Amino acid sequence: MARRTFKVILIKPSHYDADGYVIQWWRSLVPSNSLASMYGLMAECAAAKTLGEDVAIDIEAYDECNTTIDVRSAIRKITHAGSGFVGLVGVQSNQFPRALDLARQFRAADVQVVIGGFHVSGCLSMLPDMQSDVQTALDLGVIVFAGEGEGRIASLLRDMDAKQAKPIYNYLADLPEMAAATLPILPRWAVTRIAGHYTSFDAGRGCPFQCSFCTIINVQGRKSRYRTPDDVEAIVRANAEQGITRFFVTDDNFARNKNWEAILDRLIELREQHKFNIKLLLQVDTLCHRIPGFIQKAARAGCTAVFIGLENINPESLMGTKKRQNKIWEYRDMLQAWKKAKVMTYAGYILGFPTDTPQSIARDIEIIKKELPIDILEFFFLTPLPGSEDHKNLVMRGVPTDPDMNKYDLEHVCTAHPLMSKESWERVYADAWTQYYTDAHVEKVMRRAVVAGINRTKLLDSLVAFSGAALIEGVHPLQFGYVRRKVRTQRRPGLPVVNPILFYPWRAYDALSVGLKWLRRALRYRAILKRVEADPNKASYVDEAMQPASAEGVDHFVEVFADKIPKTHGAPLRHAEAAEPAMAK
Ligand code: B12
Ligand code: SF4
Repeated sequence: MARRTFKVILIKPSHYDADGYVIQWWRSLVPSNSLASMYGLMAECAAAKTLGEDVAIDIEAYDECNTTIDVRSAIRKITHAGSGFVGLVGVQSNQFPRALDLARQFRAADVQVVIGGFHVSGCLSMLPDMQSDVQTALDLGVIVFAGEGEGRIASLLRDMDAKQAKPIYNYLADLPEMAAATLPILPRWAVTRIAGHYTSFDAGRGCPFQCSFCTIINVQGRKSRYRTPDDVEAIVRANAEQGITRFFVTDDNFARNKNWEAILDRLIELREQHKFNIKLLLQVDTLCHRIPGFIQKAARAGCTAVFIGLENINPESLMGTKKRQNKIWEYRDMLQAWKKAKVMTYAGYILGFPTDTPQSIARDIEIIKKELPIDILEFFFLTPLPGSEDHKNLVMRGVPTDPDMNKYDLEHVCTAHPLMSKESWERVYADAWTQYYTDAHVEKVMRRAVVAGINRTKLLDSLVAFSGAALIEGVHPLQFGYVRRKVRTQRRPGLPVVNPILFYPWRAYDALSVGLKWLRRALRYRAILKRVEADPNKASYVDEAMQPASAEGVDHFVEVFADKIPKTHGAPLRHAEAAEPAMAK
């Protein structure tokens, strides 16, 4: 029988919108894997009675994207227990200001706080000096945790319980093995706050590539580490016991996970022989179709959608950021291969590479619409994220970057562009969403999907959600959810808390006008789908993106960029080159 309780409250902070309200929803769209990882680690310590037989470790976990954090109640619970702490989990750079605002309130009540995640890990890994906001956290008495938690939480808990925690725990130089590492898990009540009851796990960490805008390689390393098929099966079974079988596999690039085949085989076995209704969302690279059997096995294992880091179609931009592995002449084959397997594709596209101009971006988006069979396209600003080589270079050269970390969400301009003013870069971002999600193009995407046999309801929902998130709610789809909440009292410090008499009528009007816009968009897209479905010739629809890429040697759009492709890079020969005599080269 436990004689005392050590209370752990894990919070995954959100961040502020342009009006200073915390971005949160009734249901969020994507689960937080960082929260699942930390919950799993804490639960393991609770089961092992890390703090002694007579101490119960009691854990609560909240994602602020779908839950309003009751700071006073959390303080009461920890104070009442007599010991414990608040863990600010998986804090990215854009969430760091919000995390600090939460931490200030807990520290004012003398509650211990630990902060971990990519911002502190990225800053400590790349910058020679302590970044000022991390120093602010330390000055508040917040404990900073850099590196990964696996294998380190028991000793942290003992230090916290003894109130003898160090200011900084830095495990960046000692990355834990993933084989047999603690499994990420969240209790069912936390997962039901995610639309579609998706949960997550990472089947591996680290990436062998070296894109200069990426933080992952500098935090999780360039050597890939993997979970075993047994561990993945254990994650699936533990979740299935609570009725959850949909997973977002958060590996940045599951196709480079050396255990991909063994893991997919195990998932196929669980689906086909043991009747687990597994659904998977995977992140993959643009060369995955070259791996024999990868796409087919992913589809059999329950993969219904993939996120692909397309990033750009201009080879010059890709070379400039060392994304050499993206070969544009492979894009169409790759996208068609996923279509053939009835898997929806979400592609990320970065705006603001050094040679980009408003005209070149507008041209490239038209090329994509015409020539690449992508379902959902999402746009990002090229952003110098703390932890990336790009950020380090700017800091070391003393180039000004926006000091407000809240803006490092890939939806804001954070540094100067060589060819575009801040305003024109911002306009380019806003226009990109409008340019891609025209009704005519939405119809084209639906027509291609009907021919491919892709789930139409899922496609319709995604088209509405991804276009509406940016164009109606003004937030990126990756931080979107259903039914926006704005809590009057949780406004960014420095901005006034609006009087209730003014706030609630404004909020009612705001919610109603946004709701109507959603309704109009949903009805419009539904009408388009109905029209497509009613077309007697729908099965014979064909356009350029659906034609074989290699029919005439190279895609039409590859010709546009042919001069930019390095000769050493394995691109197919162009007609003109092929005709040249060998001596002339
Ligand atoms: C899945 C994912 C998402 C998911 C879920 C978020 C999540 N955190 O789970 C979604 C789609 C929502 C998402 C969104 C965004 N993401 Co994201 N995402 C990822 C991804 C691919 C995996 C995250 C993950 O699960 N990692 C594994 C976990 C276990 O690692 P971890 O968070 O670092 O946690 C470990 C340690 O840090 C430590 N730790 C963490 N917290 C704590 C707390 C305590 C108390 C302790 C002791 C230890 C500790 O222990 C943990 C276990 O080892 C990462 C890249 C990556 N490889 O990590 C990018 C990444 C985190 N995302 C990033 C970005 C920029 C975003 C977005 C802003 C942009 C965007 N539009 O994509 C949005 C933000 C919106 C939002 N509200 O979150 C950047 C962050 C970089 C930075 N410096 O901030 C990353 C690193 C990718 C990149 N481009 O470089 N993302
Ligand atoms: S952006 Fe993706 S492919 Fe490039 S280094 Fe990062 S994780 Fe790897």
